[in-house]
Amino acid sequence: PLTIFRKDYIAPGFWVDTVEMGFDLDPIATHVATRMTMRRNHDSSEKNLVLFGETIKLLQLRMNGVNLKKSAYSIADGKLTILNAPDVVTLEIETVIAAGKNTSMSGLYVSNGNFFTQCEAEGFRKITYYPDRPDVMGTFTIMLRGDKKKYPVLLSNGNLIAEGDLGDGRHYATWEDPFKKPSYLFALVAGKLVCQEEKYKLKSGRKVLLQVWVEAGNLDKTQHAMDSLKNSIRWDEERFGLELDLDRFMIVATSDFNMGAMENKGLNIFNTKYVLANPSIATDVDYAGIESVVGHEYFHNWTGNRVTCRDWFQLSLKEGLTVFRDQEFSADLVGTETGRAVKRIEDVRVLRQVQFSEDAGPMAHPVRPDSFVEINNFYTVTIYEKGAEVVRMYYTLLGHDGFRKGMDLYFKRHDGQAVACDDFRAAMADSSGHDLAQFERWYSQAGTPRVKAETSYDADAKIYQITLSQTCPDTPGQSKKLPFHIPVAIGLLGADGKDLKLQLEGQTTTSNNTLVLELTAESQTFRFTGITQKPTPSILRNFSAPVVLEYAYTDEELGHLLANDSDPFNRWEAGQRLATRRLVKLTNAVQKGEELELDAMFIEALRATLNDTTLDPSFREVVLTLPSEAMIAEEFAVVDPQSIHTARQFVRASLAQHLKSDLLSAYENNLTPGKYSPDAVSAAKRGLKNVALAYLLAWPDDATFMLAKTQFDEAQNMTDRLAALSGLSNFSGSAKNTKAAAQSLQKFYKDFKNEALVIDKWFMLQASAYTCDVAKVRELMKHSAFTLSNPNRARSLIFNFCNANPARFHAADGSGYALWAELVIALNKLNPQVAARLARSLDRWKKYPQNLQAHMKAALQKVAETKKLSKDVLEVVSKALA
Ligand code: BAL
Ligand code: ZN
Repeated sequence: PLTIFRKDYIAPGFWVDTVEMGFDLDPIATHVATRMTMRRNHDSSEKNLVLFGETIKLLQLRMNGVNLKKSAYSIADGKLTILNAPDVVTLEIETVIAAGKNTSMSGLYVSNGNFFTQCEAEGFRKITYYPDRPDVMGTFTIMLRGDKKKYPVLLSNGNLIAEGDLGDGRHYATWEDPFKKPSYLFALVAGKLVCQEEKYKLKSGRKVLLQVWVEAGNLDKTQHAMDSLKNSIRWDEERFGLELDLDRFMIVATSDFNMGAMENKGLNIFNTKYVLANPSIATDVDYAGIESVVGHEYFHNWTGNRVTCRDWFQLSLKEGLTVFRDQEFSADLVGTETGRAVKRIEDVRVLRQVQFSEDAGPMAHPVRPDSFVEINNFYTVTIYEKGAEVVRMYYTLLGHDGFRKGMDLYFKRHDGQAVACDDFRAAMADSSGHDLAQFERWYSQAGTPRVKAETSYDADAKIYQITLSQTCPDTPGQSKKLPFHIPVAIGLLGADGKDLKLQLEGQTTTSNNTLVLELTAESQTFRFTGITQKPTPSILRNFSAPVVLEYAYTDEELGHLLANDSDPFNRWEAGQRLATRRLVKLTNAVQKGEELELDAMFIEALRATLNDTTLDPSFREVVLTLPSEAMIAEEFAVVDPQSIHTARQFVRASLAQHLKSDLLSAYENNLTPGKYSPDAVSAAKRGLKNVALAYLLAWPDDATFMLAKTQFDEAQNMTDRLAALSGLSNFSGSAKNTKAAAQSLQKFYKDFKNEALVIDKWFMLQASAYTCDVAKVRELMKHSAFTLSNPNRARSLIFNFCNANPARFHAADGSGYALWAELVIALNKLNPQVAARLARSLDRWKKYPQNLQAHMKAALQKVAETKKLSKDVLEVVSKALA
């Protein structure tokens, strides 16, 4: 398939000014009539008028009032090219779409009888022929026509300017979006929906209409999304001075959606997973997820919609920035310093586990990629999460006010434009005077940099010296990386655990706690003066850069940091380092058949944290949570999933055994009786209580079993119910208890069989349990509630098994990979985007032992050789096999 390169960018040959579209909605054949005014871009080297179109039938094409003969244009490879077009053009196009047969969920499609669209990145070309690229922006007026009974609600972007009856059982609605936009932000929704609505007063006093649209029966689950939307609007006004620019803002939920949600102008379309919540169906994690995704999509209105991307290589311009904004939004809403830190820890966990892995595999790409085959494959953790880290580094380098100044300048310069990552960097540099030329390498070089720290202390001279050296591994198509501009936030702890005053030799800036060092060379030495005792360094505070830090800490130093560091992130990090060290050693011991033992130092360090009631429960929870099996795998050149699992289970059981009474106290002391509230304080208590329960079940007896069983039976909310069920379904106790656990699983299904999002949890929980092997997955696939054609359902069972159950997925006989191949091939026919995501599960196949590698390679080859493979899947498997 064709590779598209960033260097080949050419400005569009024609601009679009206005777009008027009429839709006659029908699942079998939706007729679309489009009229657009266009004018030549004299600055472009593209002389032809080029439109994109896929999977649609062209009925008519008129230019400036004249039907175009077939000889006047050509259609090939998804492009319609009109030669010799005049400088000013009105095009009229009629197309037909078989939306009811569109299982790809890109373009116009039908879900549960209702129409939805998904146009990012290139779905609009499945609706009409159009210059479907983000740098072409037009003003859209949309008329929707459809059967009144089947489609009582007709929505599109912007403001409703007319609606009425068509007399034949049909009606219409006309929507006008006052802002020019690229086609990827177009949306329409039509069908049987109901809404919760509210008038909301902006800071300026202007009133806007907010609506959350759902299917009938779900109105009891919209309040949290509405609250999250109001919080988002207020936060963007306060933190960035950005106001909602429309009179109406709509969120619509659908259960058939490829992504989490989509920021279409004024008409955000969401996966139900990120809208619907009430205490009986949603967990604390779901509530937090809804808040952050509602925020994310809302914040795109400025970072993405008002200022958009010049081309898809710049995707991180809007995504990295908007993820940074949603992370800050969630952190600000929690409000406390520890709450902020815990949010940071959670975000860094995802980055390390998923993005570092991506950056070390065959799909590694820079934050601003140089090429792609299928853009949908580049909605990645690198673009999103590493992109957000890159934005966070500006924030760290420039400070709170400096960053805000940069944002202000960015909007002042580029409002209404389609721009590039370099424009954002220029706004940050020009507003602050900070030299950010070298910072560009964060956009152009892939791979996770490694920063090695070496220290020495000269007691006589009272100088503490730290040498930082950086390297970055080769990635596909890139070797010999140049040094990055890395902010390294550092503090030095004295023997009493307090921060020492920091003064860098030859510099005037001092700090009572943290200084940000700027590492720009391959190796640099920093000298702190006036240091009267040998300190313990706390390096890379708050994870100030997306790098791997190597420093030869002793266990004693890590214990000191875990107990005292004023930076909660590094306090947690110290605990994770202690744990990782042990998990790696124990994995090696498992492989050698040696006896396993967990040392007292580690157990006591965790006991102290668990029992320290001055610490927020959410912080104690994250300290107590061991690195995942996937994280531990990253420590090995050759991964042995079974041994990692055994070692981790051993540590969990040992901790449970030694900390039993402490865990029971933590359980008892963090109950949240009374009415459920998802607020941060209550959620933190539930989090700690449930992590204690999970540990107790790792060293089980009848009493702990009963504790879980009672929690399950009496739970007043989904957080507690699901936590108990998860413990029970991972339970390895007596046959009687195991049977009772299976019955709980059945009861859960029966009680919630009409709540699709809960049934997703039911599949997810089973798929990720160690008790679930390939045969069990096959059995679950036969369950009447399972279907591959719903992305949420497919993810709940299949993706969770392949990605979150490594010890079972990597079965020695290769049966997990055979299942994977079968399902990638099946999904490829239905939904290439979802198939390509699943295809990524074998990215790291070269990290496994030879016997597993052989099975994985065979599975990859089987997929690669499949006929009619989408370019989405083909790109992923070809890169894996390359
Ligand atoms: N733009 C695609 C969905 C999102 O990132 O919000
Ligand atoms: Zn986004």
